[in-house]
Amino acid sequence: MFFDRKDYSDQILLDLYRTLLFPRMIEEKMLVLLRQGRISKWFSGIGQEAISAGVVSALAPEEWIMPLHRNLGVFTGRGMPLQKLFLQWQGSAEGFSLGRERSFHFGSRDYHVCGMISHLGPQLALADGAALAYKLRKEQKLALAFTGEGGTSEGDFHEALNLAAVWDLPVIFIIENNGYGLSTPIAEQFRCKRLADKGIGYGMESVQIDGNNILDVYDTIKGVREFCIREQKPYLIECMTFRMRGHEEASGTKYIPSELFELWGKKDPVVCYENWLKEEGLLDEGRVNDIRGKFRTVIENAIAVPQHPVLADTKKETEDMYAKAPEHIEQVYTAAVDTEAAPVKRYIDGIRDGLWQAMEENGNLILMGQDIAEYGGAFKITEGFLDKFGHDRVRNTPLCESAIVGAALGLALKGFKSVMEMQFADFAAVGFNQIVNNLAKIHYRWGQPADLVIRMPTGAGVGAGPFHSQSNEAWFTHVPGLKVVYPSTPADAKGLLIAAILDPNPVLFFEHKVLYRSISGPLPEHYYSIEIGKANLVSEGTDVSIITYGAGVHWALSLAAEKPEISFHILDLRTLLPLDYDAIREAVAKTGKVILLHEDTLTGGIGGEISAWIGEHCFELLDAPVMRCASLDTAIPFNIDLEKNFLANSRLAGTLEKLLAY
Ligand SMILES: Cc1ncc(C[n+]2csc(CCOP(=O)(O)OP(=O)(O)O)c2C)c(N)n1
Repeated sequence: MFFDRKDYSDQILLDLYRTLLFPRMIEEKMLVLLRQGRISKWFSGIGQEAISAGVVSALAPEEWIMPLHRNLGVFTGRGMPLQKLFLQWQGSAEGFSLGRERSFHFGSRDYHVCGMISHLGPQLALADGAALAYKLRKEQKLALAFTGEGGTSEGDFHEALNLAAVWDLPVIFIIENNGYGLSTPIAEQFRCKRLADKGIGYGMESVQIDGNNILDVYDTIKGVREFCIREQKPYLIECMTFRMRGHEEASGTKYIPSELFELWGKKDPVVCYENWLKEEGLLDEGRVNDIRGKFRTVIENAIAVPQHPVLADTKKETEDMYAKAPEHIEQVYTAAVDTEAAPVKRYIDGIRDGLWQAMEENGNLILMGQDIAEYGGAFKITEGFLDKFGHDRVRNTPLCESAIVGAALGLALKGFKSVMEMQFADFAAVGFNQIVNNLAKIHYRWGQPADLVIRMPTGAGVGAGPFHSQSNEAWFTHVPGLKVVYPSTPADAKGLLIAAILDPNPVLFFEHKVLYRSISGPLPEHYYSIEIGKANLVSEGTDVSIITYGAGVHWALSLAAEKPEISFHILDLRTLLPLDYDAIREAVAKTGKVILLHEDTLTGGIGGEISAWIGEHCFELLDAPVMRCASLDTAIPFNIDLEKNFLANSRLAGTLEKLLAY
């Protein structure tokens, strides 16, 4: 292996050696601990250490890195205390994730490391978001994300690289091409000659380098880093290497021809570099033994730290799913809102006003979405925003829902807030993984808030067919860590949107498309918020309670207008996660007869959950079975008559009759 020291000082060359050797020695110890049953699973990076060590040495310490499961050297290279790392790997309460996560699935703001989720791919877009934050703040920094060569087959790889190219983001994408993705050889993973060539397709500079040569890695990353920051561009680097052990320790290596181990064994990054340093006269056996001895002591001491059992505390576990809002935000939440004297405006105006004022009040708020800038968005909600707030803050995106959700999370790592507009709620399906696995779980996993809002134009009633009309809120109400908000009036739309933006947690904000321009009501002009998680009593009554939200509120009001002889108690939930159980109990107590009404389809809809809760907690308050009135368990038909039949509203009067006749 040829090492070109260029102008690097002896000190740098020796520091690189230490950064390279330390993870190797830790891993050798880990394999022993694994055999002793002290850790349960280990993904080895033996043979690949030069990449992590080179990367971490070339970057500035406060530049965000998104590592994967074989990048121990990033964690140690950033100076994370080894004993805390050991405790992490053992699932201890004193680890970085309080025993809630395994091995490298954690991050740390202190060390600017955002560890992976199991799903391969999402980490790449987070680097885009962090890089965008640097760019917006004009910081001379970049972000860097790793992927394996297997991970390049994921759609997230494409989205993240394309986004970085289109937005001119200072970010480095590293492919560690180690020959196999679990048992799948590269020939079954891709057909291009070199993965680095994929850069051409994105209009991005790229290079393939020897990932086992620490000096090549270090020197390349240093140069590329300067280029990315100077030119404000991304870069793709393919590091050729080899996985010297099984995918994880239990899975073996039988499927790999033994010649490959022989070939790559000769290119061992630690041995080759050590030998070269000896040839250069920078190391000798004595110094090597000295360095190794010191590392051995550090490792043994770190392992010796006793591990305390994790004591389960249900309250803490459930509370930690969510980040707490700072106190001054709590105050905005709870300030009273007087709608009496407010001018009457449409539902869409409520959303627009809320978004506009939130942009004025929060200089760190970024809007992202398809066609939201010049075009003003599919529903024209952001019309005029570009002129007022500029391109940096009102960002058109390519078609890449997953990458935008990921980038929003990356922005949150750097203290930005963002609102992403899904063009239609239906398209959240292609950002689903980022939402339910990354946004929802990150605070619980390592205390990082996902401070962002996803606006979800939703609902049927305009003949838009199965892919532009879905009520998909229940996809998300099942996911702890998310908040799901769904206003039905202009004033609520504004106040709840502002609350969602102020809330440090990921909020899915459902806006009914039919309500946009069909519903009007008083809309206060000042900047206010309405507390998330609080239902609204729309009308007080004594005969029957309708618990509903969104368009359902207006269906219930129409029914009540048609039947003045019946006294309706109508509760607008406004938030579906968390639910306002006090208000639900009160609605049950008021009439003893309950209809749960929603536009969403019946099976698995939130109505089933609320019904179960009422059965469990309010059984003695009921005079009749809880009845659900929901849309048909079918896809949403395009034909208007079929759609009318599909929608819950067509069965509401019948449900009422049945309930009252019980
Ligand atoms: C989306 C997704 N699909 C499948 C897996 C299961 N899995 C975990 S690692 C792995 C192989 C990854 O190969 P590569 O990206 O080349 O990285 P390497 O493990 O070789 O470092 C697979 C299939 C996963 N974690 N995520």
